[in-house]
Amino acid sequence: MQSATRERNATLDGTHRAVVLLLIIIPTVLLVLGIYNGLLQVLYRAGIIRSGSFLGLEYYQGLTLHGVIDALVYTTFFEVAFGYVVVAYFLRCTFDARVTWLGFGLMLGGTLMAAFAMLDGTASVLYTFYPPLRANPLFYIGAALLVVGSWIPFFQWIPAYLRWRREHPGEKTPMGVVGMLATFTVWLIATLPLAYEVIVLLIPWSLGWTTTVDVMLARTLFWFFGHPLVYFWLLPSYVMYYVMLPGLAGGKLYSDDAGRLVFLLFIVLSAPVGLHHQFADPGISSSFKWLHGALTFGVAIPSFITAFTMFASLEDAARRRGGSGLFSWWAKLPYLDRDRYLFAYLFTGLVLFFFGGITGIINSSTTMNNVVHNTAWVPAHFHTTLGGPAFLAFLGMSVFLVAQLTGKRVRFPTLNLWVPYLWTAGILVFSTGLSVSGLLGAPRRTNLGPTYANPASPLYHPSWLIWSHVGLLGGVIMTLAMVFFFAVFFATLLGKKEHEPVLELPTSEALHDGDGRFVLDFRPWVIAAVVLLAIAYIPPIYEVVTGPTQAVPAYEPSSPVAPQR
Ligand code: HAS
Repeated sequence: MQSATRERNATLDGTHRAVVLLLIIIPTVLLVLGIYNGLLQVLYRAGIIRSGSFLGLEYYQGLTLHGVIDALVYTTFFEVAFGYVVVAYFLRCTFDARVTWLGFGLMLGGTLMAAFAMLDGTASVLYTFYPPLRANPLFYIGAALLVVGSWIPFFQWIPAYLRWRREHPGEKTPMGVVGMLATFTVWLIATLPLAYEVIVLLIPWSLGWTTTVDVMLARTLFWFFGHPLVYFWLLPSYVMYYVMLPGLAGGKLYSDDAGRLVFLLFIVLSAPVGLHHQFADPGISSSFKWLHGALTFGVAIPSFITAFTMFASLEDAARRRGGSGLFSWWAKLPYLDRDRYLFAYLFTGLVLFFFGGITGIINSSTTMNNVVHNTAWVPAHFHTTLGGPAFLAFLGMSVFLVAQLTGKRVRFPTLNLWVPYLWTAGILVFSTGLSVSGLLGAPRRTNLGPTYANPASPLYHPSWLIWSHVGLLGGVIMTLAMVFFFAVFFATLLGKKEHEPVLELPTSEALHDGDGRFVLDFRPWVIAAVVLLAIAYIPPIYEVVTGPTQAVPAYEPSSPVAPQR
């Protein structure tokens, strides 16, 4: 286990410091646009905006910008940056700068291409880009370059890890490195079917080289990618929970082995569950949907282990700080310590994930999924997961790294401390509004403004409106939290340099530090993942390819129904 007393002043070399900063700053600038379009969504849903567009951005164009920037671009850039930091810090290694710049260049070039297509209004296909909605080829090519660019760092980290293993025989790999290697193993598994979908199906179709596209195959490949994607988002926050949170709270990690087991379980269980997004799709037998539904309960287990380990670690910290009693120890945690603002960002993420986890398990039951699928309930779920533990951890760590790597002081420290609490309050209100309206039948991805939220429309649905207004209140609070965040982030970035750049990651000791033999080696877990994937995906993909569904031409608003054959 990494020790709290290890020498901490290791720093990234100049190139990697610059790349890490760019990987954090560029998507944070884009996030301003992503968050603005999030605010517009709640204004449309509550009927405050009653048109099909606002200030030059069409409804679906704005929703695409919101989803792609917040969920795909911001996360991927941040995770590559965090991966470089964690691997370099704990393994004390550096990487070939030319290869690093190549990966960065591909990611940036791809993002700019996709951004151009979205802003141009020729790629309003949402972040799931389901055909037969068709985008400008630049969107798909840009997405492919972003993904390929993000693979390159992983192939730099693997040799560094193997070298470290050779030079440190018998030692446990630092937990953070296990976590980031697991994160990118999940990402590699996830992005292979996506690469097939984009390169073989969508790019030739968008270029006009093929006239039709197999919608069912594309959707199945997308969700083969889409569910491990959510653990790609989650796992860096788990790295922060296991490596940093217990120490920040003033205690120790309850079990080192539990953390390692959790990361390795995600490698096995993240992917063979994607059909739970397709319970309502035709062309796939219910037996495979049931199998994926059952495996989804399996992928919740590492998060249950995390819940237990985090409760135990926080209790240990609180009791060391003088806490006592069955519940009153909760009062002793450093919620309002400005110098430990990372604690606030991480703890509030856990609170939100409590609700995100419960709603996820509801979604994965085939019968209950019928009630919530494609309703406003689903965005409520993913704002308490992606917008909870993942996003909050990334925001907190961005401020932390920008301050350390530029040698600057965090500006507006009190505001910074309140950002996660305000964001959490906003998400709780927003998600309550969307969950209830979803249970009453309000659809997701629908412009309610001119229709269901408009008393002048024959579609007007008054019982949803009060809950859409609750969602609006939550959305406004979330936006306010982000305005505060941007103030802290950019003021810190543009502030005066006060010391030399450093890199000093908070690192917890373990309370129970077993020998963890079964969690020392990645290989058996990767093999188990491949076997399980083959069982879970080869039969349904065969069924989709040979089944009765047929390829269709692109959707056109003027001709929304595919021609009969
Ligand atoms: Fe999900 C849809 C099922 C986790 C993201 N999910 C989505 C979509 C997104 C998303 C983006 O089965 C929408 C996709 C789209 O556009 O269509 N999800 C699950 C399940 C889990 C889960 C079972 N999801 C996530 C995570 C995400 C994420 C993580 C992003 C980061 N999800 C579904 C299903 C659908 C779905 C269906 C399809 C719905 C449909 O019909 O379209 C599990 O991994 C959740 C396990 C989590 C737990 C919680 C453990 C709790 C912890 C906190 C402890 C707190 C402490 C602090 C210690 C078991 C670790 C103290 C707290 C206090 C409150 C005091």
